[in-house]
Amino acid sequence: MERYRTHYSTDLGPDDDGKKVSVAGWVEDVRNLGSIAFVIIRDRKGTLQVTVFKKKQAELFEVLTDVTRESVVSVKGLCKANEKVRNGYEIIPSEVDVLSTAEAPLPLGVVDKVESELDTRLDNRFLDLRKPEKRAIFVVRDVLLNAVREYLRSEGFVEVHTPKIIASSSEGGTDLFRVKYFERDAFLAQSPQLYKQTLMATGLDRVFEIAWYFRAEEHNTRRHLNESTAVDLEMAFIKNEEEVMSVLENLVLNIWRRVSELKSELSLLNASVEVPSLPFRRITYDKVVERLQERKVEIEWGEDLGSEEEKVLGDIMREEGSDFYFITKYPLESKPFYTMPEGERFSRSFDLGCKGVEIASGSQRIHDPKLLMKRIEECRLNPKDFESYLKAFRYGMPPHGGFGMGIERLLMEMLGIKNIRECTLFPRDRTRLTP
Ligand code: AMO
Repeated sequence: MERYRTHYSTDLGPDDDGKKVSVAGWVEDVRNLGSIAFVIIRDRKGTLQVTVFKKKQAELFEVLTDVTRESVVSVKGLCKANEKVRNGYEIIPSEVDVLSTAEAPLPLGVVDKVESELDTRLDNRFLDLRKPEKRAIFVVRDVLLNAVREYLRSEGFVEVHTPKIIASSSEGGTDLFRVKYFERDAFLAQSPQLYKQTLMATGLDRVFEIAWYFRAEEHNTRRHLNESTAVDLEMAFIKNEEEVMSVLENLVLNIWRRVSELKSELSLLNASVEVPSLPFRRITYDKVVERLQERKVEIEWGEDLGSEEEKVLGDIMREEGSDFYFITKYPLESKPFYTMPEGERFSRSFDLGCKGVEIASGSQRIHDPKLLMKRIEECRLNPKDFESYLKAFRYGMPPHGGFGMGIERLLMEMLGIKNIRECTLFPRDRTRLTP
């Protein structure tokens, strides 16, 4: 069968020397020196050079020197070893197919030395992602998700999918996107929280979901998206939140291990991913407040940590050798209604911080329906909104807990990327709805 491509750029080797091969990709550069021209073709693995001579190949020379940058071509020709060119092989063409011609000028340069504004890049994301170092983030993302599935399945977790069109708030907040659902109003799910907990009453007692979060938060920051993804997990028959934290830290370890094997992507991204050692440090919320106050950070007991506080804490932890740390035992008032209280003021909750950014949060949950009802009322929520959730607690609900870990946040911290928008293909933020 005739193919546009028999080899990727970087796959050519000694066995191909002197043989006919076909390569295909985007025209990155055309250097016409008059009697000879060098055309650089880029595919998903790298680039390679096509060398064409005017005298011997007049027609092909014209086609290849006329083609606009970023057009798509397929080139069939002789593979020749040449130690002067990148990858060590060049192609002497015998056939050229221009499969798609790119308009000029390009709205965004692909090989420009100076990086364009993020907005221009995101407006032209299809071109932006032709840059290998931008595309590499999504190869890492794929491997990360694979590592999640690999580890959690090995621990007996079942992957599930819960509804994303829901009737009422899952977290009790107001940051919901409203959608029309026939003659009623509905919302986009903020998190799978209520459903993953409901599943704990079914016997599917270890579940995870690679979930969408839709959050109508108005803020426009470098670490918030209005549509983001997360790994959500819930497990039953736990004695305390420590069991959940142990799964989380082992999960993070497996992710770091797998991603650290991606040598070429990490080198493109200039990132070093050091596999952490377990257990991660645990520090109580009380202790965190004390440590922050020592550094003159103004924080009142009971407040959640803002980005500035998180950053200072990340610095302190780093100085003390911990890139990862659990903040435990948050004040009950700062956590959602479903969080298991510990005494009057505290909760069996935790956040996982990584270099100054919260990447996951979780807790043991309340499984007693009376206590749950009491907390819903104390949080001034309407029990009517939670009727079908509450029902699952009245007919046998085991003790359980879980967490949610943001995938884009994780990628950002793992790869040292400054803006979360880089970690999702087509970000949704306060002002961006296209592409
Ligand atoms: P929480 O609201 O802390 O917890 O979210 C869990 C994790 O999801 C990520 N995240 C976000 N990432 C990008 N943009 C956002 N707007 C955004 N919001 C959250 C963060 C965060 O740590 N139901 C609980 C989890 C649980 O207890 O199981 C929850 O949603 O990395």
